[in-house]
Amino acid sequence: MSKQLTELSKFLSYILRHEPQSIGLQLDAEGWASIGELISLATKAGKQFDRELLQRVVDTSDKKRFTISGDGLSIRAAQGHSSEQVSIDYKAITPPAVLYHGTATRFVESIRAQGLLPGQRHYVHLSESVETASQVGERYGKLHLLVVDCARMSAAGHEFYMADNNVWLTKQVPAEYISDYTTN
Ligand code: HQG
Repeated sequence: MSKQLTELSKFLSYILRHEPQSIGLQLDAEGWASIGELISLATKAGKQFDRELLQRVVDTSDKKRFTISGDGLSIRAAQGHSSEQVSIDYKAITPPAVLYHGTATRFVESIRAQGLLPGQRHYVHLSESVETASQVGERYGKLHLLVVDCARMSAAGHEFYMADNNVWLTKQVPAEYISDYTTN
C-alpha cells in the first residue's frame, strides 16, 4: 500500500472507529457514515481526498478494515470501535472450538489475573488463525499467543460475533478460558 493510501487508511480508522466528532461527523448506531458527508467534513478539516481514493483504500486494505454499504453511499469500520456513537447490533453466532489472541509478553501477567478486557474498544478481538493473531500481538512488543476455549465459553453462555471482515468479537474473556499456545 502506498504512503498516501496508508495515511488515508489511518485517518479513516481514527474517524470511523474513535473520533468522528473531531471533524463534526455523526455515525449512526451501526457505525455508518455518509461518504459524501465524510469527504466534505474531512476536506473542511484539512484532509482532502475523493471517492476514488477512498475506494482504493477500501479495496486494498489488508484486513478489510472498511465496509461500503450495498447502495454505495455509506462507509463504516468493520470493527475496532471505541466511539460512543456506535453500538453495532451484531448477531451472536457459534464460534469455532478455539480462537487465538496475540498479545505482548508484558500484558500476560495482567491478562492471567483479569482475563482479556476490551480496553478502550467495545470488544475483545480474536482470530481464527495463529498467523493473524501473531501479527496483532507483534504490534505491541514481544509476541505471546493465547488460546481461548470458545466451546466452553459458549456453553457457559458467552456470546461471540463476527465483524464484516471476519474478525471475531466477544465482550471479554474470563481468565479460566485462556491458555498459552503451544505447538505440541
Ligand atoms: C491487551 C487491529 C492487560 C490485549 C488488530 C492487547 C485487531 C490486556 C491490548 C484490532 C488485558 C489492547 C484489535 C488485560 C487485553 N491486561 N492487557 N486484562 N486484556 N489486553 O489494540 O486485540 O490494524 O485494543 O492483549 O488487527 O491488539 O487497527 O486490541 O494487546 O483486530 O485495523 O490490551 O486492532 O486492527 O489492544 O487489536 P487493542 P488488539 P487494525
